[in-house]
Order: sequence, then structure tokens, then C-alpha cells
Amino acid sequence: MKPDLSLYLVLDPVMCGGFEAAVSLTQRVLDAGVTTIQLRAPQWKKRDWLRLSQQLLPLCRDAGVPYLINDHLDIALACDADGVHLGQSDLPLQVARRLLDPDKILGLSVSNLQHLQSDDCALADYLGIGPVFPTGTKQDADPAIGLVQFCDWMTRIRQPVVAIGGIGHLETADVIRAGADGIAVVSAICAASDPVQATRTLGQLIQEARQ
Ligand code: TZP
Ligand code: MG
Repeated sequence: MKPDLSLYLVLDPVMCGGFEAAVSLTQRVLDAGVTTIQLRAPQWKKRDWLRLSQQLLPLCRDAGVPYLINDHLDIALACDADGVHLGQSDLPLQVARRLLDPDKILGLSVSNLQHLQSDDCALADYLGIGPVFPTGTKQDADPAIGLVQFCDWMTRIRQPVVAIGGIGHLETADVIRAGADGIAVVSAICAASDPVQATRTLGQLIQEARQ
């Protein structure tokens, strides 16, 4: 499965207002044009990730949108998610690849040059590069890469890339024009006063930047 990374929601159910609010938001933003969803709930127990995934997966399947799990391959396998997004301190990609069905999606976080030059990158279906801009969402985030360095990296990367970290309406056009296949956002949708409108606007900005 080849994910459409254009508008990639990293769903934080706590930021959405809890379990039921996250289910409702997911349905509405799928209708509004989100193209990939990843569940990321650092404060939650694994059994709650699983319970929420059992609700979200059918919604994503109906919409034809891939549903991924952050960090935890065991949860991805348990709920039959479409793939997993791993960080540099999670399972090596070679191991994850062996445990996942061949058609599942494997994403990798990259936040510095050393990561970019690692063998793991070649095994990923796509790279999540960031934080491109400063973010308050991830407590242990690496320093922001900055737009200039991001643009430089994009000239050298041949794999699909989604830009993440501090991306909202004002940052979208720059990272798409730099060559990113899409943007991954948490707060720009989960903390928006109107998540549907925020999704539509981000989608329009992506389309315009590609023209
Ligand atoms: N990985 C790098 S930055 C980040 C993650 C999960 C958080 C992005 O959140 P926001 O609210 O879109 O800046
Ligand atoms: Mg991670």
C-alpha cells in the first residue's frame, strides 16, 4: 500500500478532548480531506490505543485512508493497522519489516543528518522529517531543523517525505514547495477551534503550493 502523505494527521486523542471526541473528529476530518492518519497517544495505556484503533480503523477503511500506529509495532499487529511509524529509538526497521506483512507501511522519523545517512532510511516507505519548525506538542522533540536546512535535505532525498513539526497554515506552502510530499500535523487540526475548516484550508494550501 502506498500512502497518500498529502495531509497526514497525527491524531492525539488527549488534545482532541478524549476518546469519543477523537472518534468524532476523525470521521469529520476524513470527510474534509485528511489522507493518512497515525495514532499517537503518549499518555495512554496500550489497551486504550487498541480500543480506540478498533473504532478508528473501520472509519479509515471506509474512507480508503491508511491508518498507522506510532512507535508500537505490537499494537499495529494487534489491531491490523495499515502500518507503523517508528522513531530512531524504536525497533530497527529491518526487524519491523520482518514482523509486518509485506504490504504494510513502514515510516521512519528523521531529525538530523546522522539519521538521514543511516541504513534504516532505505527500508522505510516514507520518511517523517522534523521538527522542521519549533513545536510545543512533542516534549522530547529534537531541535528544529529550520526551513533552509529542510530545503537542502529535500534536494538530496529520493524517498517520499512528510514534513512535521510546527506546521500550520503559514508554513504549509514553504515545505510543499521545498519538495515534501505532504505535511504531518497534530495541533493544527487536533487543537483547532474548527478542525474541519482547518483541514479544508490546509488541503487547499497544499494544492495551491503544488501548482
Ligand atoms: N514529531 C516531530 S515534531 C512532532 C512529532 C510527533 C509534533 C508535531 O506536532 P505539531 O502540533 O504539528 O507541531
Ligand atoms: Mg516515535
